[in-house]
Amino acid sequence: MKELYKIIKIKTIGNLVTKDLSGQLSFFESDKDIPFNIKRIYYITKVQANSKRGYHAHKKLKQLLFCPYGKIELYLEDDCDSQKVLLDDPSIGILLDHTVWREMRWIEDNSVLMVAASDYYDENDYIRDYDDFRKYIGK
Ligand code: T46
Repeated sequence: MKELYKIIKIKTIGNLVTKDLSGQLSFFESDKDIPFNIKRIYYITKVQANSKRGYHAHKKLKQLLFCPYGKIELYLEDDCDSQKVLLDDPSIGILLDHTVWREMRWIEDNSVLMVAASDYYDENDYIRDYDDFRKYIGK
């Protein structure tokens, strides 16, 4: 059975020189650390807590969602399963690689949602109506 989402551990290293509280650095590379070639990066900022976005699925697009700052809850649903996932760790990415309905809820003000995507923006790849999504996945 396919998984609703996959967790990708993003390589994260502390400051090796100073070994103090001067932060950490996270990185991933196309095709090596994530299973697609990145064609687009986008990020969502300046969102107030309790705001919701998303409410759509993609037909073909693969994406890695991660939260470098703050706390964001995802609601994910496919033909087999539905789950809530908390994004609150910059070293964790959520890979969505098939048709998954997604809703995002900001838990903390100004949390940042970043996304690496397998393709250029194409509105035709979106399914923005929930009933159309259910028909598309045969639910
Ligand atoms: C997704 C979730 C996690 C563009 O013109 N180019 C782009 O690359 C993107 C991503 C969006 N747009 C336009 C389309 C809309 O007119 O920006 C506007 C806002 O997009 P949308 O309402 O789809 O934003 P979200 O936050 O609901 O969804 C976004 C992504 O669109 C979507 O692919 O999976 O984040």
